[in-house]
Amino acid sequence: MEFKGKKVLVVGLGKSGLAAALFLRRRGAQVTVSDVRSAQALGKDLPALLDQGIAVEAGGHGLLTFRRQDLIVVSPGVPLNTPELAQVRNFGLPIIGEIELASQYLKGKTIAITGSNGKTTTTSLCGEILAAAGLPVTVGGNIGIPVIALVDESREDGWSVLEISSFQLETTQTFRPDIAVILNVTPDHLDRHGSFENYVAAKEKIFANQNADDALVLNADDDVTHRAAARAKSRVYWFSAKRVVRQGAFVHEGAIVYRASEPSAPEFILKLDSIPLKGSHNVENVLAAVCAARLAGVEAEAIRAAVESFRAVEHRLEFVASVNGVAYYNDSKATNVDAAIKAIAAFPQGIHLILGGKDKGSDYRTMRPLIQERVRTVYTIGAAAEKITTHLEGAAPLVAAGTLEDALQKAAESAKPGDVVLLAPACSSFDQFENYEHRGRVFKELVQGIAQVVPSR
Ligand code: UMA
Repeated sequence: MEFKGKKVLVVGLGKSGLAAALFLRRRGAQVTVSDVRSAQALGKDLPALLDQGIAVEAGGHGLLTFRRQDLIVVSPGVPLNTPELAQVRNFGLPIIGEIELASQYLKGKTIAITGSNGKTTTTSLCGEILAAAGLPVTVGGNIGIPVIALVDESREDGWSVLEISSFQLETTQTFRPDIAVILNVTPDHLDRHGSFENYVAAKEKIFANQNADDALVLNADDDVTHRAAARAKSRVYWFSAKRVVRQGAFVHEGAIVYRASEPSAPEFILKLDSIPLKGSHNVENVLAAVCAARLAGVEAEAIRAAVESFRAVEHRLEFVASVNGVAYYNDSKATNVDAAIKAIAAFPQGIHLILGGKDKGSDYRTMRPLIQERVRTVYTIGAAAEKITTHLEGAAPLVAAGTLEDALQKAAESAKPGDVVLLAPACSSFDQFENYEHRGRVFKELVQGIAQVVPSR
């Protein structure tokens, strides 16, 4: 794509928008950035843009600004039904996302990982495995580093391991990863996508441009990904924690094994009990990473070494502290119901569960059986508290805490030695926090505060 002299609008000035605007400007485009936040709120990013000669529209999107462009690059958090975008699409103006833009410039090969849950853990594990094998590797995407910011360091002989969200996939057109992975698909972001079907369709765009030279790694134990195989033109590999698969990674006699293709014998990769991560969902994440890494040519030994030294990613079922025999876990990244279910399932019983935040059109009733079985008390916080209370009434004692601080205080007061206090909110954080990282950091600081004031029993 030639940008010299082209008028390009970047919509949204978060991490992706900032990186995309600077990238486009360096290639000679006349760049404007538009954001609903006020100039004051955008504060820290403005000088860098203005210095580069990038125009900024702050405090709202102007239809005229949108209409004057040759191309529009949308940030993942900006819904495509935003009125200005919907209007210019009708005029035939090209609209792409940052991933589409970046993928046209990214050098080397790509592993792209999507799914409702486990993306970040699988992406960082995959990155570490490739690095342990001595391959040049960069890691980015939804994990927090915009892919466009990886372009300059990407190498023809290297790999980019990318975490890709449904928001990012909505605006891809030619994106074609060499290895695509779909970990699982369970309801999430229904407020944005409108229906589960639309959400699944967005996820499946990860393999839409693949052909027989490419590989697609799918979860054999997930109904939605199972069905996706029928639409793939790429070579399908499976991973499963429950059954033997034709080609791919699976669990056999307490170990993870990999089979390149039937009828070859499965190859031993590593023992299940050497996985340092909690929860059966993490076995699935390791299986997916093993499969993708093996397809990238990494030998079993490097995979084993990287998995064994891997530690939980921050905010993913992260152990924070043990105070008077009560263990505190931060799973702030459990931003949907399925992720919260997986977090609860990682502990046998005695759980004090903090739930709530911004609702995404979720059905919390699916959590009832597990809550009934393992949770002592649920503490609700944030805007979704009332809906959660209605959905969970009778499944466990419910305490309306309102804030994270209050919830933690109450949980700490009633938890007994051997119990677990778990932040796995099943909601996004934006009603009370900047993002899930902020929520997780606040939780950890509060736990450290309790550790200091509570005298040892
Ligand atoms: N904005 C507008 N108009 C709108 C909506 C938003 O101008 O209609 C502006 C906001 O005021 C803000 C900016 O857009 O200034 C934010 O853009 P963004 O939401 O796309 O955020 P980025 O900072 O660019 O971060 C994005 C991803 N965010 C989302 O998808 C919501 C980050 O994923 C990702 O790490 C980053 O790009 C780098 O690739 C976060 C996320 O929450 C972690 N992802 C969701 C998830 O994991 O569930 C999908």
